[in-house]
This record gives sequence, C-alpha cells and structure tokens, in this order.
Amino acid sequence: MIPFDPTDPFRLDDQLTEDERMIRESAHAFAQSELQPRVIDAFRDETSAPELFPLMGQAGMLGVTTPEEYGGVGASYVAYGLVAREIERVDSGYRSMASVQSSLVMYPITAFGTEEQKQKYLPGLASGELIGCFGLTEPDAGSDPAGMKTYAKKDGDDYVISGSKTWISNSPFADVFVVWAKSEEHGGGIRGFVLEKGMEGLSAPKIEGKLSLRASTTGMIMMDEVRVPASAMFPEVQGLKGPFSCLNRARYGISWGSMGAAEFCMAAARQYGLDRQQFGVPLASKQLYQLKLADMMTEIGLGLQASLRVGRLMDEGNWSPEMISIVKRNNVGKALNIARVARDMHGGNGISEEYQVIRHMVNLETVNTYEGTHDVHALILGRAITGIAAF
Ligand code: TGC
Ligand code: FAD
Repeated sequence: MIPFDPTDPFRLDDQLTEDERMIRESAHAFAQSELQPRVIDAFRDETSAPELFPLMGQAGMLGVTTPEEYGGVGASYVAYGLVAREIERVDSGYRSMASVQSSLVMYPITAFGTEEQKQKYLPGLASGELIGCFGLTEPDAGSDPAGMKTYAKKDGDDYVISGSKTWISNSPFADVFVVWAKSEEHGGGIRGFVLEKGMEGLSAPKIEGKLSLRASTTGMIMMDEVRVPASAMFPEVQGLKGPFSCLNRARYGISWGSMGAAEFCMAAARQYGLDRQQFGVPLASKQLYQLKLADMMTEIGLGLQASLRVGRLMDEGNWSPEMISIVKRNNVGKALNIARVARDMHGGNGISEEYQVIRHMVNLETVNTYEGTHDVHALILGRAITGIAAF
C-alpha cells in the first residue's frame, strides 16, 4: 500500500511521460505566475487581453500538438490536455483563448492547409504574434451548423464571401479568421477559408454584456462581399467534417480544462472548510461538508482518468468522436456542478470575486454550451447507441 493523495486519487502523474510532466509543470508555473494575478480584474472589467497571446506563445502554450517545423511544440494530445487543465484552473476564458488558437485555427491549417498557408500562418500563430479565430456559429445556426447561410461565390480566380458569424471567441482582435461557408461552386458544400484582418468588407464587432467568460473577448464576424483569392480556401476538405474535425480536438481539450476549473473549486472549498469555524468547529469537520468534498474528488479523479484514456487513444490514432462527446459532456457537466456546490460551501463569501468560485461557476455555464451543448452531446451518444439520429 501507499499513502493516498486526494489531489491525485488515481496517481495520474505516474501515468505521464517525463516530457508530459515537464509540460504540465511549466504550464502550471505559467498559469499561476502570468494568468492568475490578472484574472480577477480582467473578469470584472471585461478586459481584452491580446497581449497574453505572445506570452502564451513564448511559454509553449500554443500549438502544443503542431509539428515543430511550423513553430509548434510537437507534443502529445495528453500534453495538450494537461496545458488546458492548468490554464482553466485559472479561468475558462483564458483556456478558450488558447484552445481556439491551437485546435480551431492551427489544427485546420495544419491538417487541411496548403504548404503556403502553413508557412504563412503557423509560426506566427504558435508564437502568439498572430491571433486566430474560428467562425462556424451563425445567428440562425448554432447547434445545427448545416443551416449556415454564409456563402462563397466564385468570381474569376477569387471567391466572394458574404454572411455573418456570431459568438466568435477572439474575433474582435483576430488577425487570422478561419471561416466556414457554403460554396456555390461546390453545390452548396461547406468549405473552409482563411481570411485576414483588414480585408475589405470584413469586420468583427465585440459582443458586449457577457456575464460569463468575461476574461475572453467574444464578437461577431461580418462579411460583406469579402473577396479572397482561391488560395485562401482549404483545398482538401469539404463538408461538415472539416469544422467537426477541429471541434474534436477542442472538445477533448475542454474535457481536461473543465477538470482544472473543478480542481480549483474543490481546493478552495476544502481550504474554506478548514478555516471557517461555525458552531465552534471547522465546517470541514461536518459530515455534509465532507460528503460534498468526497463527491468532488471522485468525479474529478474519474473525469481525469477518462480524459487521459481518450488522449492516449488519440495519440495512438485509435479514437472516435463519440469518446470525446462522453468526456466533454461528462466532465463539463460535473465541473459545473462542483463549481455550484463549492459556491454554496463558501456561504455568502461564495458570491464574492475574491473567492473566485462564482467566476468559475458562471464560466462553466458557457463551457457547457459551446463546442456542442450538453444535450447535443447526449444526442450524439444516443445516435451511437440506437442508430437513430434524434437531433
Ligand atoms: P452529421 O450528418 O452527423 O455529419 C455531417 C458530416 O460530418 C461528419 N462528422 C464528423 N467528422 C469528424 N468529426 C466529427 N465529430 C464528426 N461528426 C460528424 C460526418 O461523418 C458527415 O460526413 P460526410 O462526409 O458524410 O458528409 O451532421 P449533422 O448536421 O447531423 O450534425 C449533427 C450534430 C448535432 C452532431 C452537429 O451538428 C454538432 O456537433 N453540433 C454542435 C455544433 C458545435 O459544436 N458548434 C461549435 C462551434 S465552435 C465553438 O463553440 C468554439 S467555443 C470556443 C472554445 O472552444 O473555447
Ligand atoms: P441553440 O442551438 O439555439 O440551442 C439552444 C438550446 O436548445 C440548448 O439548450 C440546446 O441544447 C437545445 N437544442 C438545440 N438543438 C436541440 C435538439 N435537436 N434537441 C434538443 N435540444 C436542442 N462558435 C464558433 O463558431 N466559434 C467560437 O469561437 C465560439 N465561441 C463561443 C464563445 C462563447 C462565449 C459562446 C457563448 C459561444 C461560442 N460559440 C462559438 C458558439 C457556440 O458554439 C454555440 O453557442 C453553441 O454551439 C450552441 O448554439 P446556440 O447558442 O445557437 O444554441
């Protein structure tokens, strides 16, 4: 037998390679030294923070799985998950900024882009000198992206793109816009295009008034006859499997990230219960308090193990999207519940920014919705179980 560690109940650390442990440690150090000191003010003031991208780039937090020849880290999907966990331990919005850049912008350029597109964009995205965003969702097409209205018309050697995307992370300060549109030339099939800031007809207004994910900037992408050369299109991929392939990676990262947020909430509730005396004893001495902590530790331990398993399968190439739906849906749902319970365990102090649990709680409401809502992932799994699509 060995001593039990409640912060690592199934000895996840022992299951990592030396490289993965080093990446986890450096992500932890970066997140705690650079992100944690800013986050309370950033969330309260809804600050835009494009300057964080070069810091993340220097620290190796962007393009974790992107090959080194394009400026990435060239590490495993497990390492990518560990980075997401450390960043989201601080804030889901910061993890959003990084995971959009890595999974939704760098991944499609790496997987579907021409050599010219890779050379042009990947090194700058990896270093954080360029900021990327991903436009799939539209005002009338959220869970059902097949209903998108954005279209691309062939005109000579160019495409002319019109439409609008909404709820787009990073768009107000993005340099590089990965946008999905129906192409007239391809019979209405969905194609991916890389647009650049400053193109005529392209704008990205900020969405104001978010009460969740306030440390991450969200906006729209408005395209009014934006003319791009044919070389701006991803040549190899057509149909929804293009954007969905990116979502697989981001959803997987979220499964780890949400557990980081849950770990923060659990640690905060534990400490609060040890420090806070009521009825002449610490709250942590009460059975109800301990029951809640035991439930949290159990869900976090199980959730992390499941994400590690999916990550290993991704690294081996033996994975399927349904596995990712299980861990995205389960881990975010469990993290949201843990954050709500941790908020309650802090009593009145739980609603204060100082204790941070309510920030995680409201952030996780967004995480439960984006990248496929909790219920949409249930329907993906329901289809796999029954063979019947119930969307
Ligand atoms: P369906 O008929 O199931 O599939 C259409 C085509 O796509 C292929 N496919 C996939 N390919 C790769 N990976 C996956 N996970 C795939 N799922 C489906 C499929 O094989 C098919 O290919 P082909 O060649 O036969 O055409 O599509 P559907 O229209 O019925 O969609 C069903 C549904 C509900 C599952 C899907 O639309 C869905 O997942 N909806 C949720 C939308 C969503 O997740 N949006 C996310 C927007 S981005 C975002 O939120 C970023 S947040 C910022 C951050 O991450 O921090
Ligand atoms: P809807 O699809 O309208 O869903 C509303 C409700 O109906 C949900 O509860 C849903 O589960 C339910 N529902 C939908 N369909 C069904 C069904 N068939 N059966 C039963 N129930 C159903 N998108 C991007 O493209 N890029 C981004 O960078 C990005 N960043 C985001 C950042 C933030 C802060 C937020 C909030 C969203 C972001 N999104 C982004 C959009 C996000 O992916 C969508 O909000 C999400 O996919 C849900 O779409 P919707 O909001 O249109 O909700």
